[in-house]
Amino acid sequence: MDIKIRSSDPAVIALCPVAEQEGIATVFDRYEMQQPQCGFGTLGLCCRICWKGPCRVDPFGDGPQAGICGAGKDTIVARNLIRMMAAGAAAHSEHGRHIALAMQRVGKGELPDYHIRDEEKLKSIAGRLDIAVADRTITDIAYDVATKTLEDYQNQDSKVPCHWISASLPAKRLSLLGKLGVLPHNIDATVAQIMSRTHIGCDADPENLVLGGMRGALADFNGMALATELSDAMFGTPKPVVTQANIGVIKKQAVNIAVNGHNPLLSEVICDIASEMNSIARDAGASEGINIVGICCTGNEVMMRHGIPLATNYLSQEMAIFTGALDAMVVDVQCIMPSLPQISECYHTEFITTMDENKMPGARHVSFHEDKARETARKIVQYAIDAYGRRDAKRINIPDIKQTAIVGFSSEAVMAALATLNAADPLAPLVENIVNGNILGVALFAGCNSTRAIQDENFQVIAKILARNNVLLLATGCGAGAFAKHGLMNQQATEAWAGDSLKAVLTAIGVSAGLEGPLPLILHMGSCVDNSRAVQLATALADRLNVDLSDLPLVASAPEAMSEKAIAIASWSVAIGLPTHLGIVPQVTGSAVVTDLITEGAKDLFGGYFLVESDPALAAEKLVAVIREKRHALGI
Ligand code: NFS
Ligand code: SF4
Repeated sequence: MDIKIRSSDPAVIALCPVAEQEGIATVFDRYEMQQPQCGFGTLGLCCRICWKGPCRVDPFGDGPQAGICGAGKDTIVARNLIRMMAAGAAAHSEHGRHIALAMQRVGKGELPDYHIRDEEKLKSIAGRLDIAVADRTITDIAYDVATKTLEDYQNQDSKVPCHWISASLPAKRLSLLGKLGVLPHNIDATVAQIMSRTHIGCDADPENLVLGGMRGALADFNGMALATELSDAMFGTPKPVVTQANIGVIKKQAVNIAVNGHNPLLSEVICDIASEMNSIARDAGASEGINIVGICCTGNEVMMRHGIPLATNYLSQEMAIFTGALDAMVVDVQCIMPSLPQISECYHTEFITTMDENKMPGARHVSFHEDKARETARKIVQYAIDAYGRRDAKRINIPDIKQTAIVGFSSEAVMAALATLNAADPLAPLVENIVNGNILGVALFAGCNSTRAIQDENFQVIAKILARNNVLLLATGCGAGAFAKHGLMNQQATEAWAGDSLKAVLTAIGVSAGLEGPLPLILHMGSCVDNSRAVQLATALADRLNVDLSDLPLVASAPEAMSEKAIAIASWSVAIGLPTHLGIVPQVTGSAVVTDLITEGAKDLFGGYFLVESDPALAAEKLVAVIREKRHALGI
């Protein structure tokens, strides 16, 4: 197998042969086994919405042009697409609900294992939600913030939009979205409505369906914005921290525990307990104690708040086990490959699921509930320490591959860094440098890895070209993981790749913020739910310039998008007005009507649109051209 064509990550290239030698299939092997993938599915033309089906529409016009019920290609493609948006919205919003419910119980004094670690952040959130803070206890404020947040899952008055989206976007954008009828009033109701209108025999109008989907995507934004903000209040708002990324962060002499998944309610407690149980690990023979490493978005969460090193991102999560030195992998929800427990069984690794609604065959399940969080975390860490004793020294193979990364650029952290240049008006240096062209524009990289691309490659190629063109780069999720692993989130990368004027700006800010050098080439804004941080910054910029988000020289890119969550994110990115690049051809091209709607049609409605380009160098050129167009329209 030519592994190089599947991943650009040197750690993956080093470990795939180990898997092959062991006779264990990886995601890359399974990708091969799936070739050729179904053409109808690829085009979005397969419908399985009822049991008269599956039905498929012939893309060349020779065979059937409608399913048994009469649904044509446009209806089928649109229904399939918006059901994916609904699933993405449900996933992010469940995560958000989980945190809001936990915060509400903290407010009631029911969860002694959790606290409000960032009281200032809680108060600022309360201000945004019109909740009084004067002369009130922190727990009372937390209770009210959580309760008001949960109204976004309960409100039945469709004329009153969700609180969080109302508190997060510029007034101009909110008014446009309101006129288009796509402002969600209730996350759950919006998701349920998409499921209902796509049932057999309901909405068949592709434009109406796509607009309904956009409302679902904006519900996704609402869910992730509240998840991010409440997590910051409970666990701390990220500040820049220096750490390392890639598989070499696994240590031979330590009990290695990977936290994988998404929700900080689990990973935060594991981190706390691990630091308390170091001596037990040392007594078991691990001279370096316990080493927590992160994978996927949980990896981003603990990396930006605690400087916990990142082992890897989505597509290479299996590789951590092939090091033979991973003693446990602890997972909660989302983006966790079901292959992991099977691979763990071939090693000494304990694979532990923790959420009752997310179990996996072959895993040990330790049911995690917030009211017994520390006790449960202790049990989990002990399983890892016990597994350490069962390691097979002959099978340990940790490639010494890792890169330094400076992470943790929340919008608050960015503003704080800017304030060192201008305390009275922190946005001024950013605005000035955008207006004078030192910063050509801003690009946000988000989303997954996919086997449809070479892992991490699109991210790197596009980012380097944009950086050369003086575009300020932000990243979240597995995109951020890719950049951290490949050494693009450090100061050396700024020296190596930034265009001259961008380098000068990053250096001025970095030096004045006390980093003794430039800011990293790409600012790590966090996990996937933290895409809302970039929107917060963009909203501040738009308000400051008195324009809408669609007027800013701001683009988004999901060059390796794969999950339903990524589809939801990319769709709200379009809905809030951003030109949004996809490096993977979406499963909609079976319908010219839907394809036109989300590209050209969306431009007229939202200002934002999908820009599909799977060649990364070409994509970068197109993004630079879009940024120049936006500047031109602004007269700068
Ligand atoms: Ni987001 Fe994709 Fe998953 Fe995180 Fe990674 S795959 S959509 S980046 S871990 S959620
Ligand atoms: Fe076929 Fe219509 Fe049923 Fe879809 S909903 S499977 S197109 S009959």
